[in-house]
Amino acid sequence: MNVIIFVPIVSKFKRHLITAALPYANGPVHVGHLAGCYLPADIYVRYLRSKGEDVKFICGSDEHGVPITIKAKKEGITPQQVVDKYHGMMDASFKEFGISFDIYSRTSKKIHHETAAGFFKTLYDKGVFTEEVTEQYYDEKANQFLADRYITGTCPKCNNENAYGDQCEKCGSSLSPTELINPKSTLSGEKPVLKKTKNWFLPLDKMQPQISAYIESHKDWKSNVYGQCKSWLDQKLQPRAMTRDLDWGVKVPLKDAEGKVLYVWFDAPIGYISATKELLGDDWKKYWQDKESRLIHFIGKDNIVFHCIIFPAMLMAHGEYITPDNVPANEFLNLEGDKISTSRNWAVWLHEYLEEFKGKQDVLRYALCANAPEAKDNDFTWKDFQARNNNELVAILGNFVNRTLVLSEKYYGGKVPQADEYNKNDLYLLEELKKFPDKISASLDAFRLREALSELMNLARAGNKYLADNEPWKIAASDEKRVRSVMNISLQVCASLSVLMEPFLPFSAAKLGGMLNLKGLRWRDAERTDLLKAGHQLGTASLLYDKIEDEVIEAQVNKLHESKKMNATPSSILPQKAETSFDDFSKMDIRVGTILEAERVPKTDKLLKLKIDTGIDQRTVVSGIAADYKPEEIIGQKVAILVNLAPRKIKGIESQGMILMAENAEGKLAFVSPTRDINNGGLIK
Ligand code: B3M
Ligand code: ZN
Repeated sequence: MNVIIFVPIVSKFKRHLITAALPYANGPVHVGHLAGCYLPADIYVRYLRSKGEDVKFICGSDEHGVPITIKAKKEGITPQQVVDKYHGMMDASFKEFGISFDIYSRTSKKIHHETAAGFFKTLYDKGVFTEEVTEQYYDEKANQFLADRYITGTCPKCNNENAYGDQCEKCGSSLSPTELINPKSTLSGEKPVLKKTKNWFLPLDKMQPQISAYIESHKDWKSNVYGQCKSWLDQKLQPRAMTRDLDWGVKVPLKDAEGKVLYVWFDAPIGYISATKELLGDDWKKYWQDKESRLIHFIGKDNIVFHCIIFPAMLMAHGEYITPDNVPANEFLNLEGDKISTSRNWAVWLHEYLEEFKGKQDVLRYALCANAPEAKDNDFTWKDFQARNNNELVAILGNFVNRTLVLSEKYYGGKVPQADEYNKNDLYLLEELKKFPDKISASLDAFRLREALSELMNLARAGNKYLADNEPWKIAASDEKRVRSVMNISLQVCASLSVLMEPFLPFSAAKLGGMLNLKGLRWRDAERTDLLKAGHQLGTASLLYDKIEDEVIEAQVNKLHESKKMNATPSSILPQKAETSFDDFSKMDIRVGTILEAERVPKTDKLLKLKIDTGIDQRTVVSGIAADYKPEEIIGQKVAILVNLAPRKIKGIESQGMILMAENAEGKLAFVSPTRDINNGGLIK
């Protein structure tokens, strides 16, 4: 006879190592990051902890790679300054949103450089790499090889014109620069040339059978993840260079590798290992090398190939490591119908959210989880955020908890009443209550976090309905026994909620725990119906959530659209003009002046006729600023004026000079004017 024993998936393992993708330290954290992997990972980790599992939660900043050096160039600072600036910001944002990493490290640390270089050396000594001299793209103007994001072009697979040298973010393909159609250097915009260089390749082609077998043993992975892996395998894996001709990164630990660093996608995942070492000392090995440990990577979909194929291949080639047991990757979160973009400033930044929605971290956590892009790309809208808060957190969960606690305070001075007899409805709710921990677990174990959250809300809904059906406030005087039962049961539901909501809404769970005067409960406790003993003294009731008004939401939507307007897209920044000499520049005589008079030039939209005091004289200038400035508002304005420009006739008026104006991407103009009091005629040089 076959006996089927039910073994919950997680208990096969002695311990869990959960990682969330190491974000590039090249910008602050936005809602897309949070929804993509940090929030889901945090929910999952908090759930495991609540179950009493042995779990470590690992993350840190990815401080290497071209995204960092490009940012440094853009901001005019060094790569080290870039990572120092953003690492701290990112760390703070994660903490403030309750992302409960056991460690948030960074890949610029010594321990990481040593670990990554050591890992490379092991593979090298084992003869894993092939050493190849290949032709790589080179920018002759910038004197530099063009790896990864230094080169863009058209993706050969999907025709996306903005594919990077190592990856197309549109179709997810991993690429090499030479596959790009119409390659272009992002440094100079020039077409690059090919130049020979030596690099070390991971022979993924030879490892295909092994990797295939690994992927095939994980048919349980989310279908978006498994599907992507299958399609790469079907296209046949290619050898991939694990080193780069760059000067920012982990130095290649070989003698003949001057000026070369490890490919950022070789070093970054090893960052998970270095951070574990930093956290645990010698104990790190248990989590990485013991078959009874379970490794799970939470990532966004653009990182799938690296975590499901390349990193496992590295781990297999090394030989001493376990491989990822699951890689629950999310799709992308869009914002108000448009792709989130740092450069276009189309994002909700966490540090800004916190300033404007003080103490409302859980509201964002809730809205993002309820709307998580688990199976397909999804959209964050401020309207939805408001509705989630007002119609769900406030109206259901908050309302139920608040009514229960306020009534308990009113009727019993905040002491848990003794229940009397249970009627059919009471017993039904209590039976239902017992099922919730397992129901929510089933969803969480399958990484269906939205479903888990909606189950949680079903418990709050059940409690809310129970109160509404039984209306204790109506029978408070007439049926005191019945009211005690109703209130006792409602309080037990609150207690279970405080446990089950913790992974999703940790701040409110702690607050509710305080109101109930309960501490230290575990997941399993939530199925009990006697968590609060009669006579137990409750804490003071306060609101868990409050309504968010329309004005607040409108202000956010406006802010988003405004900031997009203010920020030029990189493509609208004009390229630098051809070089000029100092002599040529010195020929321009630019002075500080003041506008004395201004009037519209008749029959034109754009032109104003100005009288300017240049310090040298008073003269007439015709200027195309009428769309941006009314004549009356600019009288007295200090300006910069090119005084030795040859006079020209505009609409019949002789213009004797030119006012300097700054222009943004939308063509809006602004005066360039001294920031201190400089007299008219003062030279601008
Ligand atoms: N930094 C890519 C990213 O931020 C990369 C993840 C590394 S995980 C080892 O999308
Ligand atoms: Zn593509």
